[in-house]
Amino acid sequence: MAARRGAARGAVSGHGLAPPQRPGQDIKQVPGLGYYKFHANAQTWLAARHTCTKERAHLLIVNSDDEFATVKSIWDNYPNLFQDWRNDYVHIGITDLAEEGNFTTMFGEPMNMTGYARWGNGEPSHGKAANCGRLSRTGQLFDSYCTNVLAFFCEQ
Ligand SMILES: [Ca+2]
Ligand SMILES: [Ca+2]
Repeated sequence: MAARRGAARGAVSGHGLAPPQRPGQDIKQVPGLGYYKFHANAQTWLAARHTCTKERAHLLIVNSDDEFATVKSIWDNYPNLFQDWRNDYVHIGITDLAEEGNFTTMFGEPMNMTGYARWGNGEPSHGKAANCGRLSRTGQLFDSYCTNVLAFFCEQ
């Protein structure tokens, strides 16, 4: 009973994690790694970030090969989301909005501290026009227009 009341209060006050949803083709929970939920309902980077915050989660930040393999295993359940280039990318929680050219996680952590600074060839390459990050199905990072409407993962 106490836990249930606490959860209800948490939902109002914004504290604590949302109750995990049941694992399925869009959700995976890996002990010691994290909880990942795929959103096939594509949004802009900022909207996606907000959606994750509402779930008491954050936009995916890849920290290891294991983590990429985990989200890829979910992503593989959705091979045909779009008929164009967007099919191959998801938003990721990195940005250079604070300082052009200096990508960090959205929490300000330098890329070389993430454990996964695997940029695509020549990336980031789009300068002031592209200040958000996207991840390819092949596991590479790209700078990206924040207004791109892409699928995304939330991570807890
Ligand atoms: Ca992570
Ligand atoms: Ca930029």
